[in-house]
Amino acid sequence: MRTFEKVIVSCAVTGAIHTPTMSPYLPVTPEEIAEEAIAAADAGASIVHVHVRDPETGEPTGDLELFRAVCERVADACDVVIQPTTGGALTQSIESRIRVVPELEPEMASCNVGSINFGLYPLVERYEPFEYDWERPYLERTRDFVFTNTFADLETVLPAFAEAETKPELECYDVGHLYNAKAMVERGLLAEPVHIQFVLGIHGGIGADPANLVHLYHVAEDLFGDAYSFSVVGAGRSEFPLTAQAVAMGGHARVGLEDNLYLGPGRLAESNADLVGKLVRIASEQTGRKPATPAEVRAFFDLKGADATAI
Ligand code: KMH
Ligand code: ZN
Repeated sequence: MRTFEKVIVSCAVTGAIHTPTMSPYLPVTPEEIAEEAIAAADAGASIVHVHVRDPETGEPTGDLELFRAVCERVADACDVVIQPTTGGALTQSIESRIRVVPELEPEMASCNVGSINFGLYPLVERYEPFEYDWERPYLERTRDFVFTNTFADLETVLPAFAEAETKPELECYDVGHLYNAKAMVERGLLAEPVHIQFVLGIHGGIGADPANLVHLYHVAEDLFGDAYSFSVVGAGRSEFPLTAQAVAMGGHARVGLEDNLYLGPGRLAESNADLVGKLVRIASEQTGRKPATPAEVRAFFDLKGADATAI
């Protein structure tokens, strides 16, 4: 693993998993998403992971003008690394999801390297009745849904990242996805060192058990040696146990309302900055690790610089 004494804190501001009924604090409009990203950066995040939503209804969308509105507002306000999603909304095709890379040519973007069942349907009975008509079917359809990222998809997606000089953050939801990533390196479609996001706790992916994070780490060590770094996402209530473990392991961590709505048991997080602040405090108290700055992150990942994007 590539070591870095500071911790790279990412914030996933709104995502495409949670819906407006689940929290009044979920940012929806481009202005809300941008302001939340800026505040998260102020709280210590050096990467902001960006999804966009229909400003009227909060439904996840891949609308490029909304991405541009959010990214421009954030870029005008601070130097945080802006990382749009290519995971997109559950309703989007891979062709639609990837468009944000050639369009905005960001410094980083998420890059999903394997398929999984992506089950949000258990949230229906927990939150109904819903405020908007789209929410229930959006969640319910995941009972029979595969979040698809095939090898053919990767053969299209990875060259698009290379063309835009966008650093892919490899979202891995299970152990097999690590082998997919290695195969892409061996085929010359992906350059090392790679940056891997271990995503645990998605219903359909690897479970959020601490032992699974250790296993993912050992597999990554075997496959990539010193040519990788890792960050961790824990879905829902596993967010802080797993990100705390990641920090103690010398890795990096992502928090945010995309992944988790609660600051603690039964207590809704009132902002992404609240979640970032909690992680920064844990890292500082636990190991003394301080948040990396955006400049340090750019150097660590050899990013092309904010001025080299099309934002
Ligand atoms: N949209 C979710 C299905 C990403 O941002 O790259 C997965 C996701 C991954 O949000
Ligand atoms: Zn995402």
